Amino acid sequence: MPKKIFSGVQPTGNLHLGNYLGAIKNFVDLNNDKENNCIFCVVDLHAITVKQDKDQLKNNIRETTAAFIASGIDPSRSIIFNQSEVQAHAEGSWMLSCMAPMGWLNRMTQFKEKAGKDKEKASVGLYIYPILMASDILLYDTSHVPVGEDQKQHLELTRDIAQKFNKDFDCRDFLKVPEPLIQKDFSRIMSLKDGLKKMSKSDPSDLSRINLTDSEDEIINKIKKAKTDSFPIPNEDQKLINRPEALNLLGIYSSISNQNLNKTLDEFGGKNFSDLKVKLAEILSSKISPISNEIKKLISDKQYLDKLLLEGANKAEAIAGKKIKEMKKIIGF
Ligand code: AQP
Repeated sequence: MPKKIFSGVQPTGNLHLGNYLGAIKNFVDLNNDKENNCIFCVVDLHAITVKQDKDQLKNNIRETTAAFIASGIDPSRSIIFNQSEVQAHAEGSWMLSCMAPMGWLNRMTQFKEKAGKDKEKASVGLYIYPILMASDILLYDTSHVPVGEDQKQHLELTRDIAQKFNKDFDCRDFLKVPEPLIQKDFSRIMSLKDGLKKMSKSDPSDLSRINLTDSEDEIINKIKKAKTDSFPIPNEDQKLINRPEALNLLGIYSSISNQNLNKTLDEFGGKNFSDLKVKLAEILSSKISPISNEIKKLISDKQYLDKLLLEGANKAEAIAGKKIKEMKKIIGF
């Protein structure tokens, strides 16, 4: 069955290996299947749930677009656009927020993590972020949503919201209930400095992540400095329990080499981390450097990127605008 794919990435700078292995690599595979209809969105309305620099935001929108293309998404086969250009996203978000119970949102762990101790000062936007995400997905009758494991809870909420809307307004199947597409293994890439923390754009330490714009030298240096432990690499995965940094580096190697963990353990079991690090830096450089070079080339052509986003927004508007009209009618406007 052809799939209707929708997913998004926030233009918050520092796109990293976690975004690539957890989401964008999957986007490319789905885009390569000619049967699928893919929509990839630069979710700039989501980005402003935390403070953004005005000029930097514009550059980040272009850089995220460039990263999609540089990673292998073919813009002639997918719709690529930025969210703030299609009004239906914000409009749908409001309507859905009027029927989603607070109790559901109170359970969202990402808000708790991002708001931290100072919850009172976090924006209302950050709190209702998952409803905007539901609106993004549901406006396109999406069948599948490729995301990293950290977004699983938000996707479950999207499914609940769709079902509640259909029930409340007695409009069976009007909002399609989407399926998550989450990698089976290593769907959460961890920080290079702390194997218990997600690799993240907002980590103040640049050494915690491999950015998609890093040079070969930067990649080698970051992998060299990545945290490990003082034991050798084991032969069995059972022996990786309570060794989060070891598991993370072996997982990154497996994921980027498209092989399972056991095969990686066959290759490195009994060896030192220095051996793994040399090979890991090599393979990461060979995969990330071409993307990095292409991003740099693409962002120098602002006109091309802006035109592509505008064309994408027009196509997205045609789909989402129609859905929002139907949604309004169902509600009684
Ligand atoms: N560490 C990760 N491992 C696997 N997948 C990840 N994703 C993010 N981090 C990891 C996936 O990347 C896609 C785009 O994410 P996003 O930019 O929209 O938002 P995010 O999850 O908030 O990303 P960050 O890097 O963690 O940003 P900050 O630091 O701003 O919070 C999503 O599919 C996500 O699952």
